[in-house]
Amino acid sequence: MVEEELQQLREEALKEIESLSNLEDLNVFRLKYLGKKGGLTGYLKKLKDLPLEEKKRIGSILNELKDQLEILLAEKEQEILFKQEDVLTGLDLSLPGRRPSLGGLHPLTQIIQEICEVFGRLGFDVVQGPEVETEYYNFTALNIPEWHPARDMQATFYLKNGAILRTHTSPIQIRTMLERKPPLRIIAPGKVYRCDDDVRHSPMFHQIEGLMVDKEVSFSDLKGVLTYFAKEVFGERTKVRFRPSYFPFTEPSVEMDISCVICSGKGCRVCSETGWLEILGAGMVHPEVFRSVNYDISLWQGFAFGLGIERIAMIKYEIDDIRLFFDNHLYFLECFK
Ligand code: FA5
Repeated sequence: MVEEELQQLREEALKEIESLSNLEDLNVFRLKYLGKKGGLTGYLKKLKDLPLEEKKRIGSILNELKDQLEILLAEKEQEILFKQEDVLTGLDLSLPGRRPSLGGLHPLTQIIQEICEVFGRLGFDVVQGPEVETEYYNFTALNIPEWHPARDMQATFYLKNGAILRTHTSPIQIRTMLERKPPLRIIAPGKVYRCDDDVRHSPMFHQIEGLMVDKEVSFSDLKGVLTYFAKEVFGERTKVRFRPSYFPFTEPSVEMDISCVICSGKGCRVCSETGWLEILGAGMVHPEVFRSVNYDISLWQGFAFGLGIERIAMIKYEIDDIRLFFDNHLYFLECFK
């Protein structure tokens, strides 16, 4: 009999609790069922008049019901409080959290790291040099004396007191050879500056210089190392070709082309229908350069190369305007994360 009443009380209470929507109603409910004069308390008071067995049985039902109502009330109270907070602050706490947006490496930094890793596997150390240079390291020591027309090949930014902004990373060859004894293998990434500005040329851009000096270094070593590099960076099927060229600091000098990554050598707009893309300048170190760093030319031979990072990145990612690398538009940079 009492059990049936309690079961009915439970059902009513659960239904009521479900429909509560504010703190006032919640308090009314609490008083109604759990307060001093509440429904459950009334039964608890009556317990003492019951025989022992029944007291135990009904007592345990009452305690269990009281615990259940208290838990449900606490949950309901939290729910109502959260909703109130949402209305006050305009927050919807049920929405999933916003993830902080993570940055990524700049595409040029990624290419520099990738190239450094490729040459690292061949035993090349990474070195650096200053961006503000003297004419001596940038030109003279590289076999480009003051009167030499080759100085005009690279439109130079002159600073006060005779300093310049380096026009290429080749002065790092000189600085390294003055610091270290041969044999050596280095690559040197860095910013360089030229008075140039169009869709393929930027006044500030990046180069990577490479230099290997040893007792028996031949033109085949140059070809082998640079072919390995091209296949690692542009893919195993990439073909390379070497064309004669001129740099004052190498003799003989070459330019290396790779088969066009867009049309695989068939000819397209990007490679001007030739099937080839030029990616770097290179050559055997000129004896005059070895003389300027006091390396014995009867003992030592070497090859050097220099490549433009933006050019490599433009080919690799099919980008036709160099300025995109420096505008720092997020939608552009996010493509390389
Ligand atoms: C040189 O700078 C030589 N120092 C390379 C070298 C090193 C040859 C060692 C032999 C031995 P060049 O002026 O061609 O060479 O420039 C190299 C590359 O830099 C070019 O192939 C091109 O990719 C890139 N480059 C040149 N000017 C610009 C510019 N204004 N903006 C972006 N890239 C440029």
